[in-house]
Amino acid sequence: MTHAPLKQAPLWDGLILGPALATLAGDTGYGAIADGALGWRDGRIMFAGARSGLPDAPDALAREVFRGDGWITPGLVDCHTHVVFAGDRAVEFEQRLQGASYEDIARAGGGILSTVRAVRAASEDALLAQSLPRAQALLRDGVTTLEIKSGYGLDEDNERKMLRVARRIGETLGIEVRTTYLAAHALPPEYSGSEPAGRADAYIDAVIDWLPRLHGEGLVDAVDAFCESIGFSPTQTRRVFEAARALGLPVKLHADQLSDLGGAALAAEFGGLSADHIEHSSEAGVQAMAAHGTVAVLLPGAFHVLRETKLPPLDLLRAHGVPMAVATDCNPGTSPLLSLRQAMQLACTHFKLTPEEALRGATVHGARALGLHDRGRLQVGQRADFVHWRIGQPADLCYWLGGELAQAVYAGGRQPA
Ligand code: DI6
Ligand code: FE
Repeated sequence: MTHAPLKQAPLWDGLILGPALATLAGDTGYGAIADGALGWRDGRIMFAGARSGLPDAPDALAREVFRGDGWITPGLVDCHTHVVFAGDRAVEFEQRLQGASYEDIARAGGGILSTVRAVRAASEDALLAQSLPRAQALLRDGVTTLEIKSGYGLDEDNERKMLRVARRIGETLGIEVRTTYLAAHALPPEYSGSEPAGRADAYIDAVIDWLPRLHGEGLVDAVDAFCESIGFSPTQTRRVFEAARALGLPVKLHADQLSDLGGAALAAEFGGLSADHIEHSSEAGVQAMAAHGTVAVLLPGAFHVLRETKLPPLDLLRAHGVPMAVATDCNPGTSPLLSLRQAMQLACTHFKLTPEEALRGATVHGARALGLHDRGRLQVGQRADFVHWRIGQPADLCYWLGGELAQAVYAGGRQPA
């Protein structure tokens, strides 16, 4: 009697042997595994553990087997960026060094509006050409999921152009881009006049009008607003959030960066994915975030560049168990920062995060701030997004300023462009 051949499980696409793993599997600690093995197939992790625990000989498990040392971490998630923009604002950097404040420059028609002029003047292809190298720089330092906001178009066609460029960055580089609609970022020149407050309400009407069309074109994954004295009021922000909710879109918020307008609590009230910046948030805001599962996104790049001194309420966030993400806020005005690892470094030096908190903030908590639960840890079934680093210990990621520490970056099991 003949036996049917045993059905072979398909081989894994790849297997790396030897590096230590920082799996971040539990709620605390690195989830470190010495002499590790990481295998993946079809974009998913098939094995993440000690090499000695592999179920078979490596060559029987995977088509390609690599050997190395160093460490592997989950791919980094940059959950708050404005990398799509044209031009730069180096002149404002010099003006601030001469004593002008960020708000002074904004009120004089510079700031966000100067980038709006540059974005409107650029074709879609030109905007892509200028923005792509920034996303590539983030990727080279370990970013495999990237959030990108609109907010420098401030009319329907230019917001669409920005969101399309954001999608094209993801397609071109082979990493996942999540888009956020931030038309409520600043009042465009068409709406600024003698009655600024009334005109701002009319602009919010337009922002709400454009959203369903852009969402219908598949361009919007979440909705954000700049709730600030130089941005939009809590009442105006609430209207934008109600429009998002009507479409089933999640919200996040630039909240309490320069003053406490109750933005953190407002984001939480809408079940927001995140409240970002939050330097000036009160304990009530933090409690609301804890109650609604809203992630705190810390943006130490903007804090550093603006030479801020008011720290986010870190002890309250820890005491109430609010997860803290870390992101670059890469933007031409307040945070021209092209490395999430550098943002982790700044989070440690300015905010006294531990290197472990910073790594969680740039992986599992960053993913959560985007509503993503399929990445951010090295675990079977998670997306095969990971970085193989030339480091001796995880704290090295926050210890070095600059340098090229990533020896290989994988997004969905592939090395991106
Ligand atoms: N994120 C923002 O959107 C604003 N500040 C911040 O941290 C302004 C960005 C800009 O000045 O272009
Ligand atoms: Fe921002």
